[in-house]
Amino acid sequence: MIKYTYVLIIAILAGLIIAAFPLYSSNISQAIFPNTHYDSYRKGEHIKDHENTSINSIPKSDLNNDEVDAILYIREEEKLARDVYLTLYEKWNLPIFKNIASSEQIHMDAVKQLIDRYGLKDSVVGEIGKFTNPELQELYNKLVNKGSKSLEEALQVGASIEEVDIVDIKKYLSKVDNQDIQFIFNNLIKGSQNHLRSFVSTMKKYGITYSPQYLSQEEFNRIISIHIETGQKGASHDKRG
Ligand SMILES: [Mn+2]
Repeated sequence: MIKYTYVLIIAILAGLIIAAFPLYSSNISQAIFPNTHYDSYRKGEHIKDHENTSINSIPKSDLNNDEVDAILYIREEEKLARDVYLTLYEKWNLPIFKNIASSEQIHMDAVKQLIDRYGLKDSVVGEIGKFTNPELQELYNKLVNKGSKSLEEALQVGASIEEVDIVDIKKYLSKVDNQDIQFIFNNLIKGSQNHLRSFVSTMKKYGITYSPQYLSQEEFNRIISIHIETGQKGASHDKRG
């Protein structure tokens, strides 16, 4: 009889543990990443954000020098974001860095389409943390240095990279008239705005209030107040779907 009671208790306990585990683990990720990029990443939404980045249906047109500069610079700037996040992920092991790094890879690939389409020489080298543009090399070194001091500084570095991306892409967009470049760059801005919100909401959870470093307070507030943005799907004139 005692033996039966033991078996019964063990069975009940085992059942409770098994039943509670998925709840427990999902609560942990919720607690660590509430409403952040991580959740959308898990649901595959961050792939959806970017799945319609094909420029095949947009006609090519002549490239001017500003447009060449824009493509080569932004391609490497997306690499800077990716490489800083990969490096800070190694340092702090916080998934937001890994998840956003994978999104930056998608941004790099999107710009690579333009490089291939116009037969440009790629500005990107394979090695992580190495850059062709000396200004981006210096910026990378500075940001990794800062972000390695504390997790708080690492998250601030993340938010400031996204701010700089938004400012730079908009600056280049003003000199661009090719529709394919405009299409890619506008999607990159949406991605950066999503990332900025993720970093800011993660900092908030740690009790850090982030103030914009490069964007105006008004523009920053506008970005923070909007919900997740998906990539523009207007590239296709094909309505078969
Ligand atoms: Mn990006």
